[in-house]
Amino acid sequence: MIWNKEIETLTRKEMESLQLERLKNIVRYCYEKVPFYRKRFDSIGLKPEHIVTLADIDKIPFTTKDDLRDNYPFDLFAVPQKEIVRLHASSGTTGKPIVVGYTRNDMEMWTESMARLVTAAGATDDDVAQICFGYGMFTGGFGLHYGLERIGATVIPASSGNSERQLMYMQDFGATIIVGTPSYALYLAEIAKEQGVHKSQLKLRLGLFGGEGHTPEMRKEIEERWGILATENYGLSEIVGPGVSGECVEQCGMHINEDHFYPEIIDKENLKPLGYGKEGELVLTTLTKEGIPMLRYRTKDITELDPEICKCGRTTVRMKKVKGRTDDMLIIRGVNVFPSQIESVLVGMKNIGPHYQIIVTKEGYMDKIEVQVELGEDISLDKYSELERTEAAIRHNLRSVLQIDAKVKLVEHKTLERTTGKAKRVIDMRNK
Ligand code: DLL
Repeated sequence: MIWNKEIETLTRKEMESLQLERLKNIVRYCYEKVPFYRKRFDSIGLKPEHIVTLADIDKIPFTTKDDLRDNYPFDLFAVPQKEIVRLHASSGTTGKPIVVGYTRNDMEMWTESMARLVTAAGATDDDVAQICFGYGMFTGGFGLHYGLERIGATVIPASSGNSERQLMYMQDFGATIIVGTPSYALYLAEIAKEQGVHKSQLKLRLGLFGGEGHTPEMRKEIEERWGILATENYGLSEIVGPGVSGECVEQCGMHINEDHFYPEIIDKENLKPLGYGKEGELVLTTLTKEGIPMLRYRTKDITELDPEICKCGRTTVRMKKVKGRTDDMLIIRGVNVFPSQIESVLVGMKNIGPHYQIIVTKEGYMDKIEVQVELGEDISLDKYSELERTEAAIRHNLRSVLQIDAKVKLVEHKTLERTTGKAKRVIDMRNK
């Protein structure tokens, strides 16, 4: 089934003409409503009327996470707070998160976008969907929730964590769909095995996974362990949250809701637009968003676009699996972590020096993060109780900034490797 057949099967020409009309509108809207955009446009002599064709989008400067940070919390909003009905937030590059706001129309657009994607993945009103994404400032829980509810599925808003309870709901409520990060799906499979819960006792048939990538091998493992079809979806808070794109049952790339999110691929080095079939950084423009419209937002995610009509009948452009990022953002159990956030916690804390290293590993299916911090020059490891307090304070501060637990290890002064060039702060051993 196709949720919105009219839109999802438009010819390329029809889609482009809709996109152009919406692009012109949103550019004018941004120019008129957001001083940040007006200033940017004025500084290069760009006027909304200079956008005549879709290719003219190239004239518009990019927007980045730093712009959101510099305009924290609300300066990129295009409407007064009265019209905002929801806030969400995601990791910024330092201590403060980036904040996004939705109007009532934005909520409707988000819900519609998600309804299309979950339908494409095969969800129906007969399904019972257990959502194991966090409900909170993270967009994952609410995004999937509204979309699944819209199509009439029975939603179990289980939220993240408490794996034994998750298994109980799954069994007792007859969940047919599991929604969450792929790493959590595998972790939960381990717990199920430990608890003697076999897939034959469950009704699961479909998985809707996103928030982080997963390899084809991991997908196969998830499918086998749970006896489901595992589909992937993609999104980011700055654009809407989940709802940007998602796979259909053919599992051959993620259909982009291009009538709302205009995709471009740019060269990682010279930032020039690349055509279809070329790998580069995904740049997205929100064509209809009112609360916090984004013009040419650099996602830093690397992928490529495919305009071929899909076997499922949808004509929307598909994006391939995200291959990686152009910045140093780590995704730990679905949570975005920037090394600079960790640094912002360590700076100014007592007893420690400026050197630290972040080590990311996988234990079973779980990402683990350890922060090794060198002690200050005059601090010795014998001051046991004081160091314990320091370690606990770092752990506590990291938890409050990153929203996840990190292991903290204090090491003696001068034990971490020094480099003459750029410091190697992150050792990611997950795919080794
Ligand atoms: O992760 C939104 C989301 C929630 C998408 C649930 C899908 C399902 P943020 O927390 O802002 O939003 O993180 C966005 O996560 O730029 C990617 O780097 C990464 N990401 C999200 N989905 C995928 C995916 C949500 N399917 C950042 N594959 C993005 C790879 C993904 N990376």
